[in-house]
Amino acid sequence: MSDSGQSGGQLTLWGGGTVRTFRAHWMLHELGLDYEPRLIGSRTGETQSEEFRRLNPKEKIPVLVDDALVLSESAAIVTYLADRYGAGTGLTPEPRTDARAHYDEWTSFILMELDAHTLYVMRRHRDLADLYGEAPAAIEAAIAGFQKQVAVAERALAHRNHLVGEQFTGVDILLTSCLDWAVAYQVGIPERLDAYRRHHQQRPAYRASRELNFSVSPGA
Ligand SMILES: N[C@@H](CCC(=O)N[C@@H](CS)C(=O)NCC(=O)O)C(=O)O
Repeated sequence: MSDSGQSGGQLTLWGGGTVRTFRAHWMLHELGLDYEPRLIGSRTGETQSEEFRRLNPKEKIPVLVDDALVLSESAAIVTYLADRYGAGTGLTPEPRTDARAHYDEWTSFILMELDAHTLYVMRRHRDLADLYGEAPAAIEAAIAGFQKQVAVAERALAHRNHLVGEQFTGVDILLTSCLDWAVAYQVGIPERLDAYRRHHQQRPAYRASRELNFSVSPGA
């Protein structure tokens, strides 16, 4: 049973130890949902087991299983959970509204410009250089790209603590997780965004889900 009073299916979240898995655990905690965490790690071989490959042939975490529904992609999971179980919580704006259009816009922006194009490039060519090769110029460009794009969020958050509407939503989970990632990588973030990040770090769901998610390490 969720806080929103809707009965849920049998929920399982696969994956732990990474920023992407953290986002999904965080939303599950925001919603107060009962679920089974299967904390398999990346690059441990656990994403290549037969059982897991049947769920996600991409061999990537996180994956949510909700009865017959199997869903990968951290942002899709965050949004699905709030849409499906968060009636009345405002954790996602209503579909077919301007607020929802902006929510989707921020989701795409954060995943592309702050995650895939920049922070993940740093991960590939620094932590995972054995696999993807050393590329100092790519890292330098990724840091500059991150700082340029994150300034857009800084402007949007100049006088507020929420990206969309007047309350915390799934895109604040996505942005806070990327800011945490940048800080962990010693990439400077604007003071305003550091204050925003620290504000959301006070949420009980942030703390509980972080402890659970990072109780396993990300793997090599
Ligand atoms: N776009 C995906 C990316 C998922 C992803 O790349 N996950 C990594 C860990 S952060 C993974 O599972 N790697 C598998 C492995 O290396 O074993 C999302 O946001 O969920």
